[in-house]
Amino acid sequence: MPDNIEDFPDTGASQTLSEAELRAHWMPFTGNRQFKRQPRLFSSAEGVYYNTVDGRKVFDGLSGLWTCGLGHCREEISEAVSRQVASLDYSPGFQYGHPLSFKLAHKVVELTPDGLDQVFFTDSGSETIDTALKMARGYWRNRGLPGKTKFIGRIKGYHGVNYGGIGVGGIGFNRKLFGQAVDADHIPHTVLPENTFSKGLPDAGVHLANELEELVLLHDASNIAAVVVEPMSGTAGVLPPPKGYLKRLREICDAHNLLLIFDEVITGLGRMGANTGAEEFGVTPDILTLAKQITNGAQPLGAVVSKQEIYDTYMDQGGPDYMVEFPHGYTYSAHPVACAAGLAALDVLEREQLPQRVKSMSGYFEQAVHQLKGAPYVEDIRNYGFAAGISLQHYPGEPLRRPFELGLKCFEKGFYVRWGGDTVQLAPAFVVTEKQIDSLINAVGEALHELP
Ligand code: PXG
Repeated sequence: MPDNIEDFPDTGASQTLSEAELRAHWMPFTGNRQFKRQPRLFSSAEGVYYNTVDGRKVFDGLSGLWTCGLGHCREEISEAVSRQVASLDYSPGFQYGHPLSFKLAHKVVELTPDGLDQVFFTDSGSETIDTALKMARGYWRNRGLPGKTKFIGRIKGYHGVNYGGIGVGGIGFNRKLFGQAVDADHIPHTVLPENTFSKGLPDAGVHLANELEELVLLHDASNIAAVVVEPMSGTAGVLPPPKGYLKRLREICDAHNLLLIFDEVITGLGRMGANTGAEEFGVTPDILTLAKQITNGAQPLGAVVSKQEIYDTYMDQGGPDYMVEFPHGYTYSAHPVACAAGLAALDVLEREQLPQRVKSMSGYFEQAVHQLKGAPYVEDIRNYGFAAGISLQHYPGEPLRRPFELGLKCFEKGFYVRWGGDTVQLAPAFVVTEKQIDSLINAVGEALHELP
């Protein structure tokens, strides 16, 4: 990689931003030093494409950040947002309300499995998972079991970046700088050598769920609040659950009186070819989290969906009318503009039957992405629904480098793909065509051949 700004291709950023402006923004999960030498700036988007400030069209291979499955700049959503911001721009969420959040909550209940009947709104995935953790601990305290505070997450799990999320999360890189997070232990990840190049759910690995029994023996169920997993790990590189694995986790949670939380920030609302991963994999958690796709990325919004019994336990504490049952919430919880975007987005998702479309095209996507088996450096490919992870051979001591190089190479060719860890992720929009899938896979294949 070149080190001087002059050695990078001109991306047009210099005409758009001054150096002082570029310097002022400390960007999230970004190599800031590299970015500021070689900015990659989008100016607009439509359908499955972004446009860059230097006038290039770039295929969106990750639906934004797993957010924009309906395609970009859907008129239904932008109109709903403009109408809402012009009529009720903000409404206090504490002690007052507005009708849209109740309508959206009802829609979310319809789209999630039976028994998940209460929706608490947040503004992001990270807030959603931290809300779920507090909800779980408070639930046990209200039930007279205040010792149940520990969480069990999973190695390689990603649950956002707040202190709850990094505590239950299992990605060391995201934790090591930040000190003590919530009290959590972790079951093993589900990556097994015998499962490489599995299509869909891997055959081996149900036994790994039994490791939860070991942790229950170690910590005792009387100290454990909840088990938190993504039904399919997304960020760690698309790790679909081994066959039978989630069902086994559910059985162990039931046997030991532990809540099961599914973090469906990525798997929720279409990506798996169903409304939720819970529905697709046939296992219902006690709490399920959503974000990203709920507004198609057009507004920040997250949702914690809980069992009725959890809500009832809070309400059944009784107390005077001025008593707040769950001392938790954000200034922007159930923001009216975000709710308007959510209602419009879920309407499109349902009307165009996009989860069904993902399901019917997922076989095509699967065969296309597995054509990359045998390309240079490709060590494993995993997929489910419209999600795929391609793990690349490490440079000695530098597992992160090759996916970064591949991502930049793809971008040069007009394709945005996501790199993270030793993996490149693909997650096209639900509205993508077969031809567009082919061009994405061809571009990744070509880029792999051109890597040093
Ligand atoms: N839980 C899960 C399962 C996620 O995937 C979060 C929580 C946190 O959401 P917020 O909205 O706070 O970012 C996420 C977010 C990637 C990638 O490259 C994944 C996420 C975010 C950005 C990039 O896979 N997941």
